[in-house]
Amino acid sequence: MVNFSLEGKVAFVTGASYGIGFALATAFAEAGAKIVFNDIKAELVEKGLAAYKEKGIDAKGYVCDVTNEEQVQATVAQIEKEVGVIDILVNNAGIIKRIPMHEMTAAEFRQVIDIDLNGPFIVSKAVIPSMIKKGHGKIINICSMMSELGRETVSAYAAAKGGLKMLTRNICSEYGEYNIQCNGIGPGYIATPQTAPLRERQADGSRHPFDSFIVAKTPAARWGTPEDLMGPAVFLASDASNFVNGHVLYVDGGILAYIGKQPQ
Ligand code: NAP
Ligand code: GCO
Repeated sequence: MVNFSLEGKVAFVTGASYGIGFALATAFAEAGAKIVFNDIKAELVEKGLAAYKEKGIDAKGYVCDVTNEEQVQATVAQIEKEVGVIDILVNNAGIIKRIPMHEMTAAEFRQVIDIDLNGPFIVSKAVIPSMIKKGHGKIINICSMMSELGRETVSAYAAAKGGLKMLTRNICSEYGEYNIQCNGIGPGYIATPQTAPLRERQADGSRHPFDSFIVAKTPAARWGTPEDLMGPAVFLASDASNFVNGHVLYVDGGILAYIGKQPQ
């Protein structure tokens, strides 16, 4: 029988106090995993713990900035001591800055690359040695439509997410022989705090132009929800995907396949 169970596994989801990370961690808990997450602010870790508790999930939260290698190494060591070796890592923590490239400062560009690309490198590097010792591991990198497509104002984010797609393939290439599978999930446009500015109602109560654009570009004719990502994430975290490696699974309602609906 195909094994989608995560019973007895330790899943570490970065930046999972809310949003997509919270949904993925919830799905993993429902499949039997022990949940560990981090955030950069103590108050958000507390908020996340309360939200998990409300769902009956006994998660453990740590204050840790994924760009700080010392903090990450110490947090992973603490997790291994307090919870157990990490079987599943989801590199979910990420930011976006929507600024025309010629107006973006180098510091702003670097900050996005640091969190969205260097962060996944730092956290993956911290968990791989124990995965090798244990003889298995799952690393899931949260990529994006911008791993494949560009758009105005998101140069740093697209560069980071394009790099994250190739980091995914490289971890697959370098660690596949240790029974470590590294895959990506490429969410389409998902309704979370990160995309809230793109869905804000206009002063006259009409939909944001970008909101209407995305609905017209998506065959499913709707924004995705974090819940749409839960099943694909459990699949990639489970033994059911042990021969799937270096792949980015786009969960986008069909955007990447579709030229878009003709404007009426
Ligand atoms: P979100 O609502 O903005 O949540 C991002 C999470 O990452 C927050 O908990 C945030 O904590 C945390 N974080 C940010 N910087 C961090 C750092 N240095 N160390 C640790 N945690 C950090 O975003 P989301 O929409 O859930 O997106 C989650 C992931 O999916 C991101 O990688 C994003 O790029 C990707 N994604 C999103 C969409 C979408 O349409 N929403 C689509 C494709 C891909 P703070 O609140 O403290 O900053
Ligand atoms: C944007 C959006 C997108 C989504 C996502 C799409 O400004 O274009 O924020 O980048 O976050 O990455 O997959």
